[in-house]
Amino acid sequence: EALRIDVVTIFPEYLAPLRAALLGKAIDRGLLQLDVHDLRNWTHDVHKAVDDSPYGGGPGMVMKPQVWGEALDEVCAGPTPPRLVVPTPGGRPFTQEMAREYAAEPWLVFACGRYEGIDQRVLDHYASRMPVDEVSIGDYVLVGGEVAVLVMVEAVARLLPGVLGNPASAQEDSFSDGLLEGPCYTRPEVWRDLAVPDVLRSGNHAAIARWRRDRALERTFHRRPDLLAALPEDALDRHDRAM
Ligand code: 6GU
Repeated sequence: EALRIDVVTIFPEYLAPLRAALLGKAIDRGLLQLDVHDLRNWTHDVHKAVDDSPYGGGPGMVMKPQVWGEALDEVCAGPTPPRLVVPTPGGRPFTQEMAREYAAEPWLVFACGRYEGIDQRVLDHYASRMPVDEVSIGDYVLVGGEVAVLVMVEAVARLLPGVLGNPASAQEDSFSDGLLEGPCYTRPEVWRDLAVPDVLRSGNHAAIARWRRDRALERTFHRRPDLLAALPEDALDRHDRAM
């Protein structure tokens, strides 16, 4: 019933924020089951080594396959295997659509690499036993996968039934209609000489919806033309096109 998430990392303390605020509540309420594991628990040597130099030479270190193999054999054991998610800047881009797919799974295991990455044979091995996704959260490079896991788990957990107070919040997000959300306002009516747009105080719900749609189109055009270009043929009506 509840989504189960396991995270394997050499820095378990990095994942502490997952137990704070909204997600902490979701865990306390049993909507999400989270276990964070220290990869070094599966080392055998006194130095607890998890990395070694790369075959073929070059800078940096590669995470050793034996340690990951023992860790994932144990963490992924069960009657039906989990989906294994490996954060890496070389992965497929993480999207809201993937967040929705992950939220519909019963069990996710995140394997956090540090250094140059995990020996590729680990991913190849598990890919014949379970779905394995190498995923990136954007076109920039982080030190390790831990912060990417924070991002992905938060994006997934807020979609789980009961996590958000108002389920409409998840339905009206940026991206749910393929456009960015426009601006929003609250009291006071005037702040530092800046007034709230009149239409939002008009009580004319059709006019408000039209205004919001126009601001969303305008913002998407300026900031994310790639999203506009990707909309399906029938996504824009005659008024939208006149914008
Ligand atoms: Cl998922 N991991 C790392 N290390 N860097 C990244 C990333 C992931 N996504 C973007 N940059």
